[in-house]
Amino acid sequence: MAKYNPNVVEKKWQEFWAKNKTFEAKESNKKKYYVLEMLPYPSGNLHMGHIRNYTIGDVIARYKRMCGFDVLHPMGWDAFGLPAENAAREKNTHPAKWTYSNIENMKQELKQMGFSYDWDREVTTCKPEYYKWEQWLFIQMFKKNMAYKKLSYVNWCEDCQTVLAAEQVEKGCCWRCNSKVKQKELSQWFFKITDYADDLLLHCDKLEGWPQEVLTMQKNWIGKSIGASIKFQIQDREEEIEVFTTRPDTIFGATFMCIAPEHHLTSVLSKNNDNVKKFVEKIIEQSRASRDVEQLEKEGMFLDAYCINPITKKKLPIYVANFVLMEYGTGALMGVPAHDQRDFDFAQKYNIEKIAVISPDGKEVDADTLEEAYSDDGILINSQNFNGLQNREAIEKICDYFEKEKIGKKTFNFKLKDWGISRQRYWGTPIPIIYCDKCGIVPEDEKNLPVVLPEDAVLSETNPLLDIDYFKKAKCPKCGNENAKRETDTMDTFVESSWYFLRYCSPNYNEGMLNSDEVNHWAPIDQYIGGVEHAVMHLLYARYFTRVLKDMGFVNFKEPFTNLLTQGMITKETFECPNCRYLFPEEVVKKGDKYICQKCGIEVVVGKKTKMSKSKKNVVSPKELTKQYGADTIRLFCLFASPPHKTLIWNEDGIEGQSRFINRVWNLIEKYRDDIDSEEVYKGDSDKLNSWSLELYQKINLTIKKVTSDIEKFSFNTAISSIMELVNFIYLIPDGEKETQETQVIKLAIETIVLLLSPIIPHFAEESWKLLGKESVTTDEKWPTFFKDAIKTDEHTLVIQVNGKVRAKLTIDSNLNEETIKELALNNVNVQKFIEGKEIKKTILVQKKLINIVI
Ligand code: ANZ
Ligand code: ZN
Repeated sequence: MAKYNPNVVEKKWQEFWAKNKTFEAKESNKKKYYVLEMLPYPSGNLHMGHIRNYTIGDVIARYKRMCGFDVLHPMGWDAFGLPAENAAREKNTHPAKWTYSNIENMKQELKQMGFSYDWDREVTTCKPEYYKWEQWLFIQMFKKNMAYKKLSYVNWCEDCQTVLAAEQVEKGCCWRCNSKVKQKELSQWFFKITDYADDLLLHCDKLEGWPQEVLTMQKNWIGKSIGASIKFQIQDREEEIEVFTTRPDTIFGATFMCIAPEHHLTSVLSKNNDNVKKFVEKIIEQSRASRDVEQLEKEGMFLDAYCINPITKKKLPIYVANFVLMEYGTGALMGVPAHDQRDFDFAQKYNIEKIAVISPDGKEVDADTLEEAYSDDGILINSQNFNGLQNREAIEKICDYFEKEKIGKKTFNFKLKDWGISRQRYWGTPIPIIYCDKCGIVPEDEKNLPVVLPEDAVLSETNPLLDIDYFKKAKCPKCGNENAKRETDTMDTFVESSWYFLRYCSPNYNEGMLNSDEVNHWAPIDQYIGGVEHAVMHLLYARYFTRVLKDMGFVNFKEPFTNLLTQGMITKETFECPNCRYLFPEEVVKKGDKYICQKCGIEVVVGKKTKMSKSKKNVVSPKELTKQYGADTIRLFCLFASPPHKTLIWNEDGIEGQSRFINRVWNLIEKYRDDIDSEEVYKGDSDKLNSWSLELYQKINLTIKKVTSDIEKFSFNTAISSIMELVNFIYLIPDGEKETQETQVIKLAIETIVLLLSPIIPHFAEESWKLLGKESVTTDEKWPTFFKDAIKTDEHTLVIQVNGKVRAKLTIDSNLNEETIKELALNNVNVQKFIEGKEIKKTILVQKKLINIVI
């Protein structure tokens, strides 16, 4: 019997599929299905996270094709970004060279996994033919004031010499190099995403195909607060301070005013007092993120000035304080220490008066006895005319009063800020802007696009574009001035990934950014799959860009991703040698139940299972595994080990098991191949089947039903289990002469197994199908359907009682006879505890409900 050789078989079909362009997406009158996985950053090699993500997508793509859809399943490269620059400097090469060679390598690895991509649609974001359209869109956005430049404080990483988005600052440090992030004032380009804040928020509730946790993260990120803005007159001065508050009901409890260090009134009021200046400078250096945490030690300085509470006319001292953020609201707040914890901490520290204005029951409260702020709802006290009101009601009434007296108004505020896209880096899309002494900021002439990134830059710590004269020098498109200067900032790489999924629909279109007909045919994406780490940035920016493009008339939808699946991470134990630190799995050998360091021979410490990461070396190489077991086994393992959204715990034994299963199916086919070859496949037209073939026929239909509904739910592990059960069942069939119909049922069983496995282990299925004397399971076959009539074995829950008390519940086949049910009940472990050693007087069976054992 021929042994199954995955490497030979897989190579053969991969070449065949490539040659025949088997997975080309074509438009026809069939229904379309667009399945997409997040595109990788070409860092060098695929890691297991990629493999898991892309296997899930591939099963869906292949399954949908078999279900009769026109499937679009593309792949591309998120190819701009800082790591290329760093790697290039380290390895003394060029980012382009490094990137393109990584792409070549990773593309090869993807092909070896048998993923059914339409490679003719490959998109590489660092290629001028791609970013040309990004520049073009930038210009359209600039003309519509959706892209603008402003001076602002930015998160600055000194080590990377670049601006970081708020999301790229983690605990006050750079997400890439982990060094401390500082604030720096720079003139930056922004996209006006805030114009769409309300719409992006509103539609979160309409994305029914998205995981709730992602929607919650998006909502929190957009962070809409409803409240009021109120003006406080500064004593003996012209100016007013405007604050934003979500709690206008607490205005009678305001005892101080706080403004941000960056607030223009800070220097005005302090009259350039040196101490204040020093304080402000110190705070401004700190990153915004580090100032926006609850645990922040509150610090401030009295500015020797007062303002007037517009409703109580009380004199409030004005402070500058570190916890007030310039970018939020108006950059100023009214301090209500009795009801806001931050204000409470601040007031404690600087000895500021507290006034309680809300209490749980409307009774008087001595604010000096409070141990923390009271931030719950309650009844207003110490609030003149508003006393006795429930505080939520009071918000309305107080706002009405403000509006009448013209001291404030109802308003709202978003946490979401405009998207700063300027990066002082080389390896990115050049911003197509020219600065002219006469005309100011002028967009590049569209016919000069793309503004090509010079490929001969000499890399340095800072942006090398600053040193390339022919790039920097530009002609003003408006007045022809030859001495204009080109923008040297490049765009955040999240800009590229905000629209690549639309470009796949018309990847080679030259007349414009998108061919609307094709985009509107294929998109929105029916199923998007990727890591949950992209829950806010990428997914929010993509939703934003789609809205911009809709408003420009390019697409007829505003939500790009109808269904979203976020996959769980992959974890593995770490190996740490006391001498050599972390070790790769291939650097240790197993001896008994111990692991030994191959370098120095001593026992290594086996650490907790944590997310696979290069830094802890708890990674496995997909390339090696593929070589050893074949792609199908790896695919099967990734799907079988756990449901897609859950953590996958890496386990080498699991791979062995999957490899054995594939061989088991192969051997089964070999065993029955000749017998079934000359027979028809069973059509379900006879009721003369004997007991095992009848049971097998039912099982086939049940399996089809289960696998289909499991795949629709992405429950691949349970789908695979049911196929395994069917395989096991066939192994139990007694050897020897068989009747024609029995052989026909076996034939049906074997063909069904191959069909059901084909999206999961496509190479194996294709080879098996040939072996069964057929053409192509990938291109010719439909997904199997089941016959309802064949599934007579419905199930129900059986309650087992002992002397009338419920002792167990069992799901059983409704067609079992009384004897069998009795036997099942008596043998149940839990029931046994109660009947052991007792005499059984009788059993009473209430059909389809319960059985009572009387002892
Ligand atoms: C008075 C007050 C009383 C407040 C009270 C809260 C509770 P969210 O809900 O996150 O939108 N605030 C306003 N501007 C600020 C700024 N630039 N930096 C830091 N904090 C600022 O937060 C709104 C609340 O945060 C506002 O409501 C204000 O404090 C503070 F019992 O005003 B509140
Ligand atoms: Zn000009």
